[in-house]
Amino acid sequence: MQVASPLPQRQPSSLAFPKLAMLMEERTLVGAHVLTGMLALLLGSLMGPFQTFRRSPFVKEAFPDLQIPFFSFYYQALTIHGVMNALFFTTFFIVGFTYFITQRSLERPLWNRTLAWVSYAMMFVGLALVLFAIGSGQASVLYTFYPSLVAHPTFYIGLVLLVVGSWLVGANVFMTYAAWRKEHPGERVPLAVFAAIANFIMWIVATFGVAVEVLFMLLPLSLGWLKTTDPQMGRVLFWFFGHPLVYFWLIPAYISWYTMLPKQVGSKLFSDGLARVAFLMLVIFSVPVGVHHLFSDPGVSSVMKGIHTVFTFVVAVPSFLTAFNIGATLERAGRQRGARRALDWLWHQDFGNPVVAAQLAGMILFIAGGFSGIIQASLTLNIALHNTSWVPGHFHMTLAGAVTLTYIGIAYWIVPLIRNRALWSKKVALAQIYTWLVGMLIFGHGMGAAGIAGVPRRTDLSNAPYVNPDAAFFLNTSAISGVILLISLVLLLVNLVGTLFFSKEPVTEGAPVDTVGPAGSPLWLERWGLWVGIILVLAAVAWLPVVADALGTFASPGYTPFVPNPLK
Ligand code: HEM
Ligand SMILES: [Cu+2]
Repeated sequence: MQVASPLPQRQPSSLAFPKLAMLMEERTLVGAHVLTGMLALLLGSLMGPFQTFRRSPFVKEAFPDLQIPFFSFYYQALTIHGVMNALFFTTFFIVGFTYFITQRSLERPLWNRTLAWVSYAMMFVGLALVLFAIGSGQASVLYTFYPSLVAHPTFYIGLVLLVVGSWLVGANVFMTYAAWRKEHPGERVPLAVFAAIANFIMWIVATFGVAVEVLFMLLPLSLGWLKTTDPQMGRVLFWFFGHPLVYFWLIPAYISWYTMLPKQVGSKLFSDGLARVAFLMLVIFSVPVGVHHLFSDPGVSSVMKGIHTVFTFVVAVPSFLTAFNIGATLERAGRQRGARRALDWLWHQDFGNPVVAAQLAGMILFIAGGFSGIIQASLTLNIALHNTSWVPGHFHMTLAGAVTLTYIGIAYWIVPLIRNRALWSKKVALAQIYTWLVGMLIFGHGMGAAGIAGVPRRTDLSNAPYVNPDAAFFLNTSAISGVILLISLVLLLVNLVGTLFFSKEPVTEGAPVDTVGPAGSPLWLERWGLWVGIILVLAAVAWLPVVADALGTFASPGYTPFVPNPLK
């Protein structure tokens, strides 16, 4: 255990940030990322309710000709939904949020602002290319773009731009931290930045897999340079990236829960050190677990499936640490609000404050989503649930629930700061949050129960000749949740437009950001070289055998969806 050394004299900050507003340069950069992310969310999510309608036996009977607006094909709409929500909304929002906390917590501008705009431009062009490819019907390959499906080259080029742009973001954040560290030897970096750095380290390691897949397999296939592809290898490389991807989404939500929520509820984080350990565990153990997405794949050995199962349960531990740490923090807040008996603090929370309510609602969904995740992480249960609607049931409570609601909660304070106007309507925000919570609970339950009854995911059930009658009720409740969620989306849009264009009130709440880390927190946790080394070793041990097994097993021609002939 390292003894905390006395802090050196703190350097005066190189940049003075106004508490209730943003500097112009912050406003444009953070604003561009956050608002592009929110637009992607609104566009992608708009498809969701119509997917639930297309999958409901009741709606099929009542409105046999119902179509998804603007899209001619279920898989085209589902690709927009998955790609916009899971890849573009998340990445843009995370980058904007990361820039904000890095600059604010370290009280200095980014290392290189031009680079930040270059990476934004790359990601934005990526977004436009991908939208073009899907919108023109040439990339209905879903957000996992598994070979042997082949999309138009612009789809893959767009993805490459998104990923390479995000690497530049990571470099910019690391360099900003390095410059700060040089001027602040011996000081603990604030927890939010600690977690953001850990997140981008993991992201850069993880995206290596998908970069290899896109650059060496899919893009050349789509350009006609390669004649065949290997579907198993594609899935292996995708899921090397795919599981850490979910932690890339979750960590910013945890940053909000750990470092902002305590301030927003007038409490103090129970343990900063425990939080740092949880973040490190998340980034270390998220790479060697991706095979849990390949449990039903024939090309992966059962030994590797077993090893990844064990690590999957290990990576659940930091989420339990989080539940404990945040729970204790919220208990403090509840007691301050007058809670007396053992569990009273649970309802003595600030449910009327949208910023807090969004996060609490996200946590409620995360409890259900987390447990459904542990269930499907077991090899035997996974085989029963794989490719059923149980799986989207699970990740709409985690990704579309906990993560998205927390990001929306962040948007409810960060968009006002960007615009320098108060949130347009707190009431509308509360209505949006609670409709989202109720909608996602009904959706998650309906999709989960239908999945247990064997209903497949990724299927336009309105075209299916047979649907298990036991599942009809749950598919119909999912459609009801689709209506509730559509209302919630409209409320979100109204409030964002209202805040940007019609709000007249001044901002009253500052950014909930810490500029110092607690002196007692162990400094060795910031040995980034060590963590990178461990991540790389674990990644090699967990994945090289899987890659070796997959090498040279298949050679399939590429297929474009709706053209059931080999490409060449
Ligand atoms: C707003 C309400 C939403 C509704 C009603 C909804 C509905 C659905 C439905 C029914 C599916 C499954 C379709 C199928 O398997 O055939 C689905 C898939 C999916 N959703 Fe949502 N969703 C919503 C919001 C979101 C959000 C906010 C996110 C992420 C931020 C998200 C991410 C995804 C992803 C990644 C898939 C998987 C797509 C695939 O299988 O390729 N959804 N959604
Ligand atoms: Cu996973």
